[in-house]
Amino acid sequence: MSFGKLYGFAGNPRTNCLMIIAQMNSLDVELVETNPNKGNFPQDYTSKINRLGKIPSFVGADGFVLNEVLAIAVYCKFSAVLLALFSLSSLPTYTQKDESYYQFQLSLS
Ligand SMILES: N[C@@H](CCC(=O)N[C@@H](CS)C(=O)NCC(=O)O)C(=O)O
Repeated sequence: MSFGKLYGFAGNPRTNCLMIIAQMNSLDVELVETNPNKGNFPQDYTSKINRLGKIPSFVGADGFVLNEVLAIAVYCKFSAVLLALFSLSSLPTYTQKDESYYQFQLSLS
């Protein structure tokens, strides 16, 4: 199951280290070619994902948007630990108000 999309480009050190973290933690992350040096931005990137027009940026399968390489790295690692710890196939989202999410929150408290 997809964990999310990483906007960046192969060969860029910030992008590379995040893709390595994703792979080492068995997270299914799709790399979406985004190269500010070439003015190559996917549609809506600079208006909705990263207004500074920088890379890398991450958009989770649930639509969660995160910028900054360190923040993305920590989020990926922490998520991988949670997924493994609770044998989940995807992270519960904050919009999910069902019993399983309640139980998940309860188990963390
Ligand atoms: N503080 C940001 C810096 C991001 C950054 O400067 N990325 C560079 C590529 S490594 C970039 O997008 N440069 C294009 C530009 O500044 O226009 C982070 O660590 O993620």
